[in-house]
Amino acid sequence: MNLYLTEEQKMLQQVVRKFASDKIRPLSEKIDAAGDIPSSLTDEMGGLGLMGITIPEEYGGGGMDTVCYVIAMEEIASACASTSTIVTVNNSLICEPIFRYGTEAQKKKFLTHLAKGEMLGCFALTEAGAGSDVAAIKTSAVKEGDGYVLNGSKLFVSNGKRAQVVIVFAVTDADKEHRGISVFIVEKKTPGLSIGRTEEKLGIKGSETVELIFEMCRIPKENLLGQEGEGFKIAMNTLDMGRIGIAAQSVGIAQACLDEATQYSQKRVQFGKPIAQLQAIQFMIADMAMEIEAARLLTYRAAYMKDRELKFIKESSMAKLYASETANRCAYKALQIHGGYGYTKDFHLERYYRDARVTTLYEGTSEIQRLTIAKELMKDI
Ligand code: COS
Repeated sequence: MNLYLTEEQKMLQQVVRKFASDKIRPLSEKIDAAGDIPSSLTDEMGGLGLMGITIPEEYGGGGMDTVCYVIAMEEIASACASTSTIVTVNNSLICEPIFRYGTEAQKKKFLTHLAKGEMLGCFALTEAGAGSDVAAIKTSAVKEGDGYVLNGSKLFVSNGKRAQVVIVFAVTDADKEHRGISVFIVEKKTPGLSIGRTEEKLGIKGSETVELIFEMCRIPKENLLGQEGEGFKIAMNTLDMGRIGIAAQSVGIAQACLDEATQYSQKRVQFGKPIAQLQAIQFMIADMAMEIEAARLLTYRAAYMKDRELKFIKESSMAKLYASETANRCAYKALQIHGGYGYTKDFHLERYYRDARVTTLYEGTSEIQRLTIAKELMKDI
């Protein structure tokens, strides 16, 4: 794949690969077991420009392109999927919409700190009754005096505990259905905003997933992001970029599975020879490698198109769908190659297997990606 990268992209890949190998991978099992990522790690990633990779330097970001973002995500995810979740949420779901839709004052106040990793953000869209069906959200934002009053609760908010800034979607005009949704930047310390239950999850345990509750939470009108009624559009455009991040995360997890399986199969001796010499194992490894390359190419293509300001809705959904399902297939095969050992905590495989699972769910299930691809294809015809 290096063939297609610019010098800047290759350099970034080397830097992040080394950082991931020296600083993240050694902590990965501890992060999973403790359910927490040390803030020193996010501080260091901020210092490397990894918390706002595509954000211009004048706003505290890395000033790089989306392909660089994908490269960095893949390297971080192959070391620790939980850590890559914090990175993708902060980059795609927080910095990107503030950069794209924010006022200069909002960029100065929030983006300059978020892009450096001095502040972390979380994205509060999903509700108990509104997962895939975004237009069904019930959280309300009512105009009052010089601002809005928010009421409602949000579920499955990644990084919701540690974040200082929340991007929250709420209904400002119920009659207008999806065109009556708006989005707000809310500081976590705002009275009326509290953290509810923390989910007990199968994987990505280092990135906490919480409920956020808004009860008469008053925010100034300056915290409206974009225009009133633009929330659904902002959510969709933000998720288009987010899906490229999840695709890259999936490629990273899949690559880690392949690397572990390849190494293990060369060491593990059965029937008098390393199992790598058995065709049954070779076929699994060959399929994994081929699918990872295909997933990576789809992911790079979506990033490349975004960088050229081409329409990339279908391409980001294709990348996310194929890469996330590849990560799950690779985790399955790599664990199979490890046999019973793969099912124990003596190897990283069981963590990869658990971490891979969420990639076909969050930022749009595989079914939503298929729906989006089909809808876009119909438009093209
Ligand atoms: N990118 C940009 N625009 C999009 C879009 C996308 N991926 N998907 C839909 N839109 C636009 C449509 O073009 C349409 O625009 P107009 O209002 O100008 O006509 C508008 O959004 C409404 O689209 P649609 O009628 O298809 O809306 P639906 O409510 O039927 O459903 C889906 C849209 C299901 C695709 C959307 O709700 C979705 O992506 N759901 C998954 C949400 C998700 O990823 N949740 C995870 C949360 S973060 S962990």
